[in-house]
Amino acid sequence: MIYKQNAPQILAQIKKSSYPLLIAHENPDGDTLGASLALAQLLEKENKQFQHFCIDKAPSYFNFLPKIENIISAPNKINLQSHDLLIALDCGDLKRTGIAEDIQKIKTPNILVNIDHHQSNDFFGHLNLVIPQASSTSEIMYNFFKFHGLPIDKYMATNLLTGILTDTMNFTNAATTTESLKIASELLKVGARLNQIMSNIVKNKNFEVLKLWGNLLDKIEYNPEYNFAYTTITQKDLLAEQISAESVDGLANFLSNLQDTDFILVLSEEENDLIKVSLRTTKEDIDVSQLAKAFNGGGHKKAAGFKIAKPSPDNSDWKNPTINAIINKLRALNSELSRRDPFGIK
Ligand SMILES: [Mn+2]
Repeated sequence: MIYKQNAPQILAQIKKSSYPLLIAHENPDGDTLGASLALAQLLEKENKQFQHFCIDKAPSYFNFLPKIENIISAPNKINLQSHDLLIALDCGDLKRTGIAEDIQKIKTPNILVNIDHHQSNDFFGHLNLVIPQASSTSEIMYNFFKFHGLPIDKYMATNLLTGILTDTMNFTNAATTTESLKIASELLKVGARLNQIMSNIVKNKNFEVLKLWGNLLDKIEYNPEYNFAYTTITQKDLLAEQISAESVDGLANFLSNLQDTDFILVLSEEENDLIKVSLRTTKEDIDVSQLAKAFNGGGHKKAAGFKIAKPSPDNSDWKNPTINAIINKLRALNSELSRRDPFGIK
């Protein structure tokens, strides 16, 4: 069994290492942050010198997470050659670290550890602890600590519970299991701050943000061919209300409350002429990661995403061409399958 085999080897490498590097994935979410911060806490207790890296700065609503200020996001502040151990958390592939090419170029001997729960994980590490049945990487870390009898303090508990809550959409999506609920309860027992987590990552909207959400909800459209709903967020929407892109992070999750559609899409215009597409479904038999993968993106069956280039950079009408590109891809994916099974998963 992979867990019993690899978890002790990973702990042995951690104990042996003189200067580990923890890596959270690009565009960090609550799970990669929570899991890596909990592990950072262990390294501190072990009196290890280490660095904690994430190529993108975490959205500010995660600022309450214990020790998040120690995460470095400037690649020139880390020296990969100096680390004898690299641990990537919640990264489905090496690309998600945002520094894959640099990692591949390291000349000094090192061990790369891959701790993750994505079904699509390609086992890129020398040591891999990949458990797709886990709700989150934070759940894997919880079991990792428990397995080794390592104490979980209230700071680690808040970090781990944040990861479990965000990846299960507050225990509403298919990643919710008896195990994840049991672990959440254990984390509460050791001092995880549930109220603090909820008020920072869910109940965090102000007046301007809710007004913007109102506009975005007003723009919802429906595609009858593939039974999906979608909305778009433009740079203009954000500028008009002087709102940062992170204020609409929860919109895709909220839209997945829609009944009777098979899945939903949120298309967001980014500053760099890319369109970010977030996909969500609550339907048992639909796997939105198939569509994300077809566009070189990734994610989970129920929540996935990808980015595509704007049809033409100065073209303000990017919505229709983008939706058409998605529909064409769905038609291609669907060509040998029945209409009700657009992603090939039953
Ligand atoms: Mn995750």
